[in-house]
Amino acid sequence: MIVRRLRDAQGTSREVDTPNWVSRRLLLRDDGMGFSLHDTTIRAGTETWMQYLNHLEAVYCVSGRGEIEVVASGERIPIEDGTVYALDQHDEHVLRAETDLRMVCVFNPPLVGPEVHGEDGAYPILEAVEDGHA
Ligand code: 9YT
Repeated sequence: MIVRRLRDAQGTSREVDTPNWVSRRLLLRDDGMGFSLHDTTIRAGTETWMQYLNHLEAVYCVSGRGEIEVVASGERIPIEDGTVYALDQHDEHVLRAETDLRMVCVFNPPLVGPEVHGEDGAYPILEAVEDGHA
């Protein structure tokens, strides 16, 4: 059994901090679960364009307020505590945070660790972790 706490990830390579979001990647590929699990805060006032061409992702909002725009249709869906969205079509989307949005995210295949968005809005498929996770 794996037991890990948010504080164990903070300040380590499991914490990825970008201008729009900070993510604590609690479970990664090396943990062998077949998915990765992240505690992500999307910063208030930000707008992030994404398209996970190489992954499926489910996102469960546990606090905050914002919206997701589905680029293909222009539909804008409000997000609040208790909302889950699953990007089952590799959907191109824009996430807007009105307040800080705290999200629990699951990726399949699992992230390896250091991924950040490429110019295509996706995370690459990485083969190996170059630095260990403290
Ligand atoms: C909602 C969202 O941005 N999900 C992506 C996960 C997070 N940014 C991460 O850990 O990369």
